[in-house]
Amino acid sequence: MMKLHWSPRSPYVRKVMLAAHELGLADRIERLRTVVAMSSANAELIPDNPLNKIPTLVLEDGRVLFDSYVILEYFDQISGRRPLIPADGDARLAALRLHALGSGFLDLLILARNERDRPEGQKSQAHMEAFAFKRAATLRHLESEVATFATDAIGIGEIAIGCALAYSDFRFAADPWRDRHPRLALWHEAFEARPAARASQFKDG
Ligand SMILES: N[C@@H](CCC(=O)N[C@@H](CS)C(=O)NCC(=O)O)C(=O)O
Repeated sequence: MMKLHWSPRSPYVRKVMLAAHELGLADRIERLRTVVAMSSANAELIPDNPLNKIPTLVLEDGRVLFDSYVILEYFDQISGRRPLIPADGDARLAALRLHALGSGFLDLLILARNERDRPEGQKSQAHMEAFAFKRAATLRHLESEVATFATDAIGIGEIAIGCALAYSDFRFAADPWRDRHPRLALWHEAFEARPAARASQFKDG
């Protein structure tokens, strides 16, 4: 079995688990509950990943893979199914670009949440306003592009974007983005209805 440093609250871990379910690999992964925070280091994780980040995947042969992008590349190598990352050409470029958008959106949400949850007096108003502006701009951009997103044969880009939207609901539940972006809302509803998405939902705890 592969071993995955895992948490039910991490959107990057969800990318990996959702991909594993899509590709029929989930049964080959043992999940190790690993608690991480930006403000501390987990002594059990550091030997596997000095960056202290999850997901981190330990293979049966002892190799250790991170980050979520590299783990999805590995899943494509071993799954024998339609790849989540096309091998070459314009299709690869388009998938990587979409992944950069989804993964960058996730990075932004994580930073915004960290800033918001700092103790009063330590929060930076300028950072919070800039994060909120960029978040709104990204949602508008996603709405403008959503007609090009796959609904059936999803790839790494759709997985990252779907997980980012779900994480936005998980940590910024009060934002009624669906009212402003109805086409994105419909696409995301279909994404979350996939068996792989249902099998990998966030849980607080
Ligand atoms: N680029 C990484 C990001 C992973 C990441 O930031 N994970 C967070 C949890 S959601 C983490 O491990 N944070 C702990 C830390 O920053 O020390 C990926 O795609 O896997």
